[in-house]
Amino acid sequence: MNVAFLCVGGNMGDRLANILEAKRQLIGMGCKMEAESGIYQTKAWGIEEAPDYYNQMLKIGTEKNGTELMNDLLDIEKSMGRIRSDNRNASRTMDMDILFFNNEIIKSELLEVPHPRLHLRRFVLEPLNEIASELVHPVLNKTIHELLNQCTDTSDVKRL
Ligand code: PH2
Ligand code: MG
Ligand code: MG
Repeated sequence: MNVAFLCVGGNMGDRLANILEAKRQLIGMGCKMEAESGIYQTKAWGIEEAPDYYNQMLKIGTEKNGTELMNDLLDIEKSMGRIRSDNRNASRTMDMDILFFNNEIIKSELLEVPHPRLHLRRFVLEPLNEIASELVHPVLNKTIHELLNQCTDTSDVKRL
């Protein structure tokens, strides 16, 4: 069984219902839910004047590889009305990112793991620290706890 950490959430529509629906679909696709952080209300990162996000961190078990999992996540996003634009920080109903996949380092057109910006984002590190503070980032060689302590992002992140 592979282990993946997913950051899920969005800032359009019914943000709480959308997270619940995304998890329902993940389980329907055979993923095993191993741990969940609380749900956080977070200031939109990388864009001015956008609604706050709801974000949650999930630890899942899956028999799929990274590419297969990513394709499933994109299908779930699409089923929830996600419209892709050229702006990578544009508002959306649902975004499901793979932060870590086992200890693997993956770089393909579809997928980059560990997620290249995770250490810059308090909305990722706070919920991740809640469920995996001792996890070591396989490229930066620091624990999540250390990355959180060093993170200079001061944007608002509050656990609901
Ligand atoms: N996702 C983004 C851009 N900005 N901000 C917050 N608070 N939460 C997100 O999930 C998020 C973001 C691009 O994927
Ligand atoms: Mg994202
Ligand atoms: Mg994404």
